[in-house]
Amino acid sequence: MPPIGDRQPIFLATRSEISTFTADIIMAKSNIYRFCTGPWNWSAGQDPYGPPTRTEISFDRKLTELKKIGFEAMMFHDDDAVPEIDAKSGAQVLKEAKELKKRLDGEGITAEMVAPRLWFHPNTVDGAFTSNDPKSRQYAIDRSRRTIDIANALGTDLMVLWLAREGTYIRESKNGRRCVDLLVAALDAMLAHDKKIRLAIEPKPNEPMDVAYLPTIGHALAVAQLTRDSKRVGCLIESAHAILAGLDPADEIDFAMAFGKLWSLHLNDQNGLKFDQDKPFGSNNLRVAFNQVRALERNGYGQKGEYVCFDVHPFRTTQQEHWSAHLSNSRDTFLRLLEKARSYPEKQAEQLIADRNYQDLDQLVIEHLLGGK
Ligand code: XLS
Ligand code: MG
Repeated sequence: MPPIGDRQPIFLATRSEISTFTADIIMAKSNIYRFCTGPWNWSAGQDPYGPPTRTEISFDRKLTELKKIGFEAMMFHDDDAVPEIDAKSGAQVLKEAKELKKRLDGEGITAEMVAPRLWFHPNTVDGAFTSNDPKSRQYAIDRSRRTIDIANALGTDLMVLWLAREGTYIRESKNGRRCVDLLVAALDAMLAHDKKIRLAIEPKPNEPMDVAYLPTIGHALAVAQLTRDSKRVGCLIESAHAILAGLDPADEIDFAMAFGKLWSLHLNDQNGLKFDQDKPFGSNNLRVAFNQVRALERNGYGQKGEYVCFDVHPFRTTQQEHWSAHLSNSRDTFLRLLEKARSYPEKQAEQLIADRNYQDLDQLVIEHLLGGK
């Protein structure tokens, strides 16, 4: 790891690259959205205060369900792809990942990304890449390298990093500056492991930590610039995580896409600053959801193969027979809001903006969402 002060930011996305990208967006006519979710999104109802309320669904059932509900891809934690990964040799992990790829091909399902689950193992009690224990830090890097190998076997070049335990409960227990350097060193090790892998950082401001080191997209993209190949470090926005940071997810989408760095997306919903709720998309605030869809539309999301993933969970009260409703409902809401985004009265809105009549603009949006008078 280089000493503090030794690292220079490398700005690889030049202004002309960004404006070419912007021109692409303006040219974009009609985006095609493809949908994705993860096996963990069919959770069984457990929360910190109570046990599961439904029986677990087998992986095979989840896999065959996807197409039926209009989804084309699945996202994976490393141990969703290869269970009990820590107990297996590298060769065994690869063998099982290749077997999974065959099953996915058989179902016509794409693997969207793989993410290392760096928050369960005893080695990650005090953080993963930023643990105070060097052996634990090494464990996190080694496990991430394995995750990259799994991604390759599954045919995706995208690894997602939700940095769950990279933060503090006790401010004085960690040196924040050193932790930034440790995070960059870990990202560099992953980039060096595979010349093609792209890393998408999924920021979240809190939970399980009190305060996370990379709470927002701005933090994620700033850290990307410190790495050995910033072009291969981007981000994933989760609606609920942006809301937990007190931000509007639509602004986070516009910001990330201004850099050409929004490589994946976890749409869901969240009622304010409390525990992470992972509600169905649009469940809490339709207008905030509408603005996310508008932001995706105006930026041409999906045109480079990006998927719309729903990181949503069934309510604890959901009954077994409604086991996929949170996913199909999220997709339906997205598609309904897409119609609303495409039929939004742009001309009328532009005139109201030109007249600085934001009062009527506000009502125009409300009337449009209500279906018009
Ligand atoms: C948790 C994360 C989830 C996955 C990715 O909040 O939203 O995206 O765990 O690792
Ligand atoms: Mg997520």
